[in-house]
Amino acid sequence: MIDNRVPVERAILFGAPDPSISDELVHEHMEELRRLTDTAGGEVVSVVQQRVRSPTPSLYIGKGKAEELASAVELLKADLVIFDEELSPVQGANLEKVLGVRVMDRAELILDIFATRARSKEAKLQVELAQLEYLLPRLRRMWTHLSRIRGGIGLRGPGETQLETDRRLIRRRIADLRDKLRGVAAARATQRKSREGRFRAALVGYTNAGKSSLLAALSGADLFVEDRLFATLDSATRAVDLGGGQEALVTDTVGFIRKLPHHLVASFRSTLEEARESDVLLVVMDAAHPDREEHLAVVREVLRDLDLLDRPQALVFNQVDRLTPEELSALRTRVRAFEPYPSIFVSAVSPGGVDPLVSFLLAGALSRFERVEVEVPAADGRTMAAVYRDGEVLNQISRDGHVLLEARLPRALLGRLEKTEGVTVRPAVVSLAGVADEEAGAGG
Ligand SMILES: Nc1nc2c(ncn2[C@@H]2O[C@H](COP(=O)(O)OP(=O)(O)OP(=O)(O)O)[C@@H](O)[C@H]2O)c(=O)[nH]1
Ligand SMILES: [Mg+2]
Repeated sequence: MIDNRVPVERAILFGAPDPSISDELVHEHMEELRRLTDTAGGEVVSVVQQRVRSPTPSLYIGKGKAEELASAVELLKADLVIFDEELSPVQGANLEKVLGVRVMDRAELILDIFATRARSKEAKLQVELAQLEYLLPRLRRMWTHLSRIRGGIGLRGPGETQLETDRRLIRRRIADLRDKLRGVAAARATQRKSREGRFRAALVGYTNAGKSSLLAALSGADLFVEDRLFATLDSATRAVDLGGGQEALVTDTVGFIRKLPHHLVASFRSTLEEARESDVLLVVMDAAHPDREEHLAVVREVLRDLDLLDRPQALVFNQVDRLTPEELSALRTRVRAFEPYPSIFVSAVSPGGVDPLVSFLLAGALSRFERVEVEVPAADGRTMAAVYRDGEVLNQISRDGHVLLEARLPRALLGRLEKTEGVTVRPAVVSLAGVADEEAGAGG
């Protein structure tokens, strides 16, 4: 049999952290880069590090270190060097000249993973847009790769005219993608409108924290869960039964990571609109991860980029099954002392492990309701239907061509009812229970 699998690319990982970052953190960052490389299908043949206080504009690292790295590339027959730090287009191009192999930074690696994992039409458009925006300032370098792959042309690279033509084409494609995405975003907005009036929560957080697992545990739905980075790229919304006739709509979203390319954040904006319109953001963390605190800081940074930081939040510490009772109680104490947000401790895999989250959602769903008395013209079937659909009707009586309802209604609906002609809303003071209903023929 012919083995026609693409040969695995052999990668050297290079970390050039600032001297102020602790050794443990540097170690974790490189472990994460290793996992990213693995997710992208590469094989790590070596991990090299050097503390760099001030990166040089030409190579990021010093010339001597670059030459050392070039020898390692040759010795280990590496195809690729992946930098944990962000490289400017110039640094990338110069490093490739010195090293003689392809050089990527973390951002490009993440883009690559997103590109191979995107499934839905929207995710694909978003990733392509982010990739082209990343590519544009690096076009000359990418052209050099292409010439090498094609052979023949050698390393001359394209002429200026060719580059200009390509830049124009890419810009046109970018405009086209933006247009298409606007269309998808509009469709999404319509879909969200139909969910108005229902209690909504969005799971956001670091990649691999267990967001999809939590939604699966809450809703019983079958969602893609994997012990890999970026298992989920598309938002998915599921109804969660909270008991007592209450329900929440919970949305699973794409995971975040440190140094998430900002092009990606920008193009995933509309996917994350779902989070903007939800009643609460559930910020999910892997409670057992050694880098938990940094993960939370990164998540907050991305939320700030997305203007989501001011949304109501709750901290969801997942995977507590992996903590000892002592660790868990220390964590609770710490969180209570330092975090102003409500915190919830859960496990997506233990029986009853998500009960605290269900209680939290139930309290949230109930708190949005207000007990009111609504008077609706009997002919206004539309308003009646809305009240029954979104609220909980406790009593109903009919009189003088009007229907008097005692109900618990979500505030969003109340706002709309107050603006509807012929409809009156009053706070419910006395219960209507026992009041005669003329239609039922009991009074009069
Ligand atoms: N022990 C334990 N493992 C969990 C728990 N929740 C999730 N996991 C595991 O953690 C890994 C990641 O879970 P996912 O649900 O895919 O995580 P995610 O946050 O959706 O990740 P992305 O979609 O990549 O952002 C999987 O291997 C899960 O089985 C938990 O409460 N306890
Ligand atoms: Mg997921």
